Amino acid sequence: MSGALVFENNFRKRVCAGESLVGAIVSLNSPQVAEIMADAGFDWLFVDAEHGAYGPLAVEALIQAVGNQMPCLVRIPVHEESWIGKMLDIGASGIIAPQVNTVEQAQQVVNYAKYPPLGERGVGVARAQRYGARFADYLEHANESLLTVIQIEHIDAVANVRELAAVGGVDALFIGPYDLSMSMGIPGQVADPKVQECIAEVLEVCREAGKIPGIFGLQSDAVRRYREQGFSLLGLGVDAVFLSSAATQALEKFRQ
Ligand code: 3PY
Ligand code: MG
Repeated sequence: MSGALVFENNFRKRVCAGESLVGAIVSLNSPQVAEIMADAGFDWLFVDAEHGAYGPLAVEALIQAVGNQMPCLVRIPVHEESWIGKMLDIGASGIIAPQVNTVEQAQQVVNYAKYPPLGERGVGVARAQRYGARFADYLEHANESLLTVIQIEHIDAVANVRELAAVGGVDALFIGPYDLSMSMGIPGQVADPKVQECIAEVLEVCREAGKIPGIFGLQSDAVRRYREQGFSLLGLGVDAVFLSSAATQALEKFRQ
């Protein structure tokens, strides 16, 4: 009897059906923190290998800790074959590619994330293939069962969003409002009407193109508004920020 394949939980089907699914970003190198997020009831985990100090083994430990409870999407630090293939091979439910601004970049990401004939993902035996025991099963279903998410988080990406949304193999366009605001010269001002206009435009393009719209927010009320607007793949909060704000508030209350 061998273990379950990562996509037997149908996460991609649920995402692509437009189900509202809320995940938290984890950036701390701690399977325990990932377990806390799973126990809190998040639907999925956004493992941030772009900003968090993770190597591949650390990401694997997180997925081993919580992957059976909640799907893990890994944000890769670079759009490279080695990162994309490795994250899928260790059992990610999909990848999130940051800062995708051009069609060529989006196509490259898809190319590395899909096995032939759809792409050029290399074939290996690792955790995702149950160390070889379910190799054929995994290969047969991986292309249609793993998520490929690109981030729209630069004003150049917004300018190209129609073309980006037309790239085959991309399942979801996930807005990074913070980087987007940076690229617009108004860092952190994600509620600014100019940023919100871009957000609404990306949502509209997703609707037209049949792509899943995703977005991140730091605060629950902001993310609730995004959900009401029509975003379904939602990111809420960051582990380090949850910890930092709870600790600061507790101490402030104590000292009052
Ligand atoms: C951003 O806001 O820039 C992000 O990448 C959040 O996911
Ligand atoms: Mg970002």
